[in-house]
Amino acid sequence: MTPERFRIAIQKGGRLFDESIDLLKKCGLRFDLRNGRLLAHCTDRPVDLLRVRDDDIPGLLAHGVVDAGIVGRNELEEVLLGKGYEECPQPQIVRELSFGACRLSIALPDGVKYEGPETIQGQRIATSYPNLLRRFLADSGVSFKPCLLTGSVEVAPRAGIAFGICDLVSSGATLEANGLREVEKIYFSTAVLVRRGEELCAEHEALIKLLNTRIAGIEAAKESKYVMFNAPRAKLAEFVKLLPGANHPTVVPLAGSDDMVAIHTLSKENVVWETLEQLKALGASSILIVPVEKVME
Ligand code: PRT
Ligand code: ZN
Repeated sequence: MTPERFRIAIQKGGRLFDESIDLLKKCGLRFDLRNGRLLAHCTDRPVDLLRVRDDDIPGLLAHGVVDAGIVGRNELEEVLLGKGYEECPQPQIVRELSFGACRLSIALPDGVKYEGPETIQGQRIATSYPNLLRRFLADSGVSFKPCLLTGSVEVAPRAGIAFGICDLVSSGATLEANGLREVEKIYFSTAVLVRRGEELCAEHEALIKLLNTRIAGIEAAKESKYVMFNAPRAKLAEFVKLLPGANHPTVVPLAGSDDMVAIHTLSKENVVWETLEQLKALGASSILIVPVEKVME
């Protein structure tokens, strides 16, 4: 029997769309996204892409409508902590991704003194994340009155409808612009690759594994650089010490020179200008730092 098509849910717009698509493309999946429809078929595999609001992704996973998804960990946990999901097979995080980083924080108007969670005891807090906030406050026995907003949360205190807010923060500029001060960071999040809780058929399990391995290769490549330069053979050991993760470089003789060699190596970390300057000071020349697209070890 041929397995059903594998369905992956991603955010249809918003902050995670571009990087989710980019990641899946780098994993080798080809989609025709031109028509903007809810469902996009993969052109070379039995895989479909479902483009939805991020709020819907956890539920689609919990109810087994999709097999995998890319969503903020904050959204995943918030929805699954809500009523009605206790009985569902819990979706599992397969891998944290290197985009969508943010934190969920409590923020109060400038000038309001914060003396720990008890400061918001019984107060009205504007948030889209009441469950994560409730869980955070449970330890200190503090309760709050939720003012549920799905947008413009940061204007609620100034509008006089909430004492403070609990919202996502990345640079902090939105808080600052609205006269708010971050007083407690309660949750750190990135985008995550998630699979549904139930066991999948062998083909779909294999696909999750394949995506996970390929993403690992893509993420490793982001940090890696291929480094090439010419250098005096006698100082090989000193050069290796300067390059992170370059234990076994390729050393190639240079035509017409007995003491100079070409050194090629994969550096597992980004190579900063200071390292280049140190290589140069040690006698290296023609130094090239080349980005790496994929890594498989
Ligand atoms: O339409 P849909 O429901 O799909 O999208 P959405 O509007 O609910 O979500 P979206 O696209 O804004 O965010 C999707 C996910 O991106 C979030 O669930 C987080 O996992 C992640 N993310 C990362 C962020 C931010 N950074 C972020 N800064 N989501 C929202 N923000 C907002 C925040 O709410 C606040 O309004 O940006 C503002 C703060 O940013 P700074 O830089 O000023 O601090
Ligand atoms: Zn949303």
